[in-house]
Amino acid sequence: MSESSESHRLKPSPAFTAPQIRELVLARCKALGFALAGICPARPSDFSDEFQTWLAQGKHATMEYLEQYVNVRLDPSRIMPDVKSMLCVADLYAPRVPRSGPSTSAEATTTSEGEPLGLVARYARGRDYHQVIKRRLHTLADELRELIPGSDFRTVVDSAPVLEREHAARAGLGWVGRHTLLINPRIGSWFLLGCVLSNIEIEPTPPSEAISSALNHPDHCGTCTRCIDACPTQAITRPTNPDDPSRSVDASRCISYLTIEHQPPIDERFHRALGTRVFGCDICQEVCPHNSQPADQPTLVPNASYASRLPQSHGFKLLDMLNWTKEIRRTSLGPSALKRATHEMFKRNALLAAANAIEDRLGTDQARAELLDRISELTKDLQESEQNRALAKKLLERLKKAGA
Ligand code: B12
Ligand code: SF4
Ligand code: SF4
Repeated sequence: MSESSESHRLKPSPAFTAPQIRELVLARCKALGFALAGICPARPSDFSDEFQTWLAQGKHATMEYLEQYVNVRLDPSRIMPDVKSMLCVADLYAPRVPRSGPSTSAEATTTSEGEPLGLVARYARGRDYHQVIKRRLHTLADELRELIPGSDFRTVVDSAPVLEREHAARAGLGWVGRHTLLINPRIGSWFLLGCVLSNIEIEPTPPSEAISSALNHPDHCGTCTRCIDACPTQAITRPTNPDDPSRSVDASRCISYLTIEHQPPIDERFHRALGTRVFGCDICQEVCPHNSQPADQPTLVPNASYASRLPQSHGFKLLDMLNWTKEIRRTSLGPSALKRATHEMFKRNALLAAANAIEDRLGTDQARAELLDRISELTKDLQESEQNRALAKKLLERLKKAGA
């Protein structure tokens, strides 16, 4: 049924109580296709010291926007002075995969013909989540404004300084795992978040008496450290003891940051660790036991907007990427979150992935020989940035030394 379907619209009524509004909002979120929705009182962060320490340690790397508006990020009332409640929603973008034993749900690194692939993180393979989530939250906010006189709402999907995971945890959507992502015991962590700030009070979920503590969901990480052990760049902070509740990711080491946000050359110590990832990284979620599908539970279907629009379902052929012009890149990416990385960054990432594919002997001999030829051509291609020509030279030398 379509989102604007009349049968799903809220029916006007003279006055609503806070619990009634909650039921209406939750029903409407369900109808709009959100996998999870919850409400919590809007209040400042309980992790102000942790956040400021994270910044002081430079773990945000070049993401200067995180240094700005720190006080706003720590307190939603700086965005909306009369904010009372926060609605948090989650969109499922990938399914959990059945798994037995400790193996990961990692995906193939070549096509069936043996051509090495540049892997794209699952969240970025379909339509841009910012738009997919915001569009429906705007619909909901418009309906509520019409229904409740004096009400006002502000929708946020990474578009304002808001600590989305902390509010979502407080609203009962899940707990913050050691990899710092939110996990829900029923659906895992393959979901994206959005928030709505509301100037009217909406009854929290679950009932308010449970919300006296900082967070609203029990932590199910226990003694597990799989994500920390699997992270190829040691970006996730290891707890000092099994009871240590702190959570932190050093973005300056995280492949997601390095491939999507970091414009300067990538430090050589991370070149091999990138593997064949060209946009984002899913390793800490692939190994998480909460993302494996239990045999006795129904399989959840991700929102269709996130179905892959990529030519190879989970990535691009690396040889194609090495041949991209600015124009081809633009048309290959379409209306997706992939646009966040520039043409130069994609080329850089593809060069690193191609060198790793060659050294790791991925795919057929012929496919690897073609990649090697293309890297060699790129050393002298004046259409490419100086930075990428220099990188291609460095990688050729590395491959020669490795006898590849
Ligand atoms: C900046 C950013 C990044 C950076 C930094 C990541 C990070 N861990 O902070 C980079 C580029 C590395 C990144 C990567 C990814 N990101 Co990102 N990112 C963001 C963004 C825009 C801001 C996050 C932020 O403020 N970070 C700063 C740090 C310090 O904040 P924090 O970890 O929340 O800090 C709090 C806790 O650490 C807390 N704390 C300290 N100790 C303890 C102890 C406990 C018990 C608790 C609960 C909290 C706690 O203190 C801090 C203050 O609250 C959010 C959207 C948003 N506005 O929230 C998306 C967001 C977090 N990213 C998201 C996604 C999907 C990803 C990737 C999976 C994408 C990919 N596949 O490549 C990776 C995952 C990497 C990882 N393991 O974190 C989703 C996460 C959805 C989910 N299920 O949780 C978000 C919410 C975007 C969205 N709208 O859905 N991301
Ligand atoms: S996204 Fe990759 S690099 Fe970043 S913390 Fe997770 S496993 Fe490590
Ligand atoms: S892999 Fe283990 S430690 Fe990491 S988030 Fe999942 S349950 Fe928590």
